[in-house]
Amino acid sequence: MGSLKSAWQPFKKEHDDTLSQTMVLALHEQMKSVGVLISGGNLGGTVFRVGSKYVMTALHVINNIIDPTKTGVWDVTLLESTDTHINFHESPLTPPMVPYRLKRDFMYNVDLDVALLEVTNPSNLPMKLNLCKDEIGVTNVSLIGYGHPGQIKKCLDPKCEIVHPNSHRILSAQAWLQQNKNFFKLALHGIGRNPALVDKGYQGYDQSSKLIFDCYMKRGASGAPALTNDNERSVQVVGILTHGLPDFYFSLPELMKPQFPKNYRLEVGAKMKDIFNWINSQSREIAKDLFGEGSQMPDRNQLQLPKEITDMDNETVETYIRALEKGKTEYNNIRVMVVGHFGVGKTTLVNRLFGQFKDEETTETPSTNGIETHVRQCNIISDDKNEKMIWKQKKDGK
Ligand SMILES: Nc1nc2c(ncn2[C@@H]2O[C@H](COP(=O)(O)OP(=O)(O)OP(=O)(O)O)[C@@H](O)[C@H]2O)c(=O)[nH]1
Ligand SMILES: [Mg+2]
Repeated sequence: MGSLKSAWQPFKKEHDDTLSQTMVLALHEQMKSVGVLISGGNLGGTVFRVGSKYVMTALHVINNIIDPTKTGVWDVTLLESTDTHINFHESPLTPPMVPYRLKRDFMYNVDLDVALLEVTNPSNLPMKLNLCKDEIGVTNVSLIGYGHPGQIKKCLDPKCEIVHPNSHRILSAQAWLQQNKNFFKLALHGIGRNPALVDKGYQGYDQSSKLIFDCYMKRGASGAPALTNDNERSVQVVGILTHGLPDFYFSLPELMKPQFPKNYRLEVGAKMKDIFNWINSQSREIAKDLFGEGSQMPDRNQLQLPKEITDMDNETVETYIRALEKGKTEYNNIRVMVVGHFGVGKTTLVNRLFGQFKDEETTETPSTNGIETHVRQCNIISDDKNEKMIWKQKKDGK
């Protein structure tokens, strides 16, 4: 039996992957806003809902749809074809209740590898994600995407470590690749792929607009939102997963992939701060829609919403939260309905409750035509001991 003291010593797992209950609940909510883009029956990549009617993903995910044979010429009509839609279910095999469709015109940024697309039928989209337009220091992020290597399902990678561009890990990965460059070039050449891909290696990872992290998911996760998970602030998207590092790893022959040291493979994304700057330079209106003042949703876990509200769909919950910002008042009305057969005494009962007494022998109560409504104001007298509530009509109550 361990002593009380030993119970407080750390257990043996080296990394702290723990998440508090509040965090799990918040991430659970965010997961609903992450979907998969399907085109021609193929999984394109991960998308997430932003702003009033948009989804965000990696540009190359869209590129694969509109230029499937890599000719360099885009056929944007493929975006709005009935073959292309978004599914927010956990499994892309579950048919969507509403297949969300896309407009052919979209905004994109090649350097960031980010695309912003408008949904044609946005009503009842899941809740929009809270985007962070500031540079904030995070040591790890949570990723939500469809890139689990073992199953085609939306999953959460709760703690993905952020890797610094000057870290020993990256520097030794670069040195190792330099030594083995020719080996990989030959491998790509052998299967008819462009050996020059190897030269790109770890290029571009050190741009200030990039976030480098270590996640478990693979390619289908392109476009996955990277969310804060540190409990200090409400869950916010700080970046978007765009590609693997080095990217040529995915072009290697399957047999060769296991020979690439796992420690030297990383993932790169674009920072949301830089996405904001780009969108803001293109359209202030869209930037405001996505990031703008007041559009940052308060953390719903801290609002203690009534169950009647949280049981409703996301759109309604969002509307309720927005309405709360404008003010609130207590609503103490209750409705009581008196129903019964003809002539059983409903009107008499109601009159008596309101303190109107009359001689039933001599005064006749006319039969009620249809329904009668009465509005009365009452004082609540609560009897704490017996938990009884007494409703006493105000003297001037109407
Ligand atoms: N003896 C007796 N008569 C009652 C009582 N309550 C109501 N009545 C009489 O029953 C008759 C019908 O009462 P109402 O209060 O008008 O009944 P109601 O259910 O409102 O009737 P409708 O409006 O026609 O559906 C009246 O003549 C009342 O005086 C009761 O508790 N005892
Ligand atoms: Mg009546």
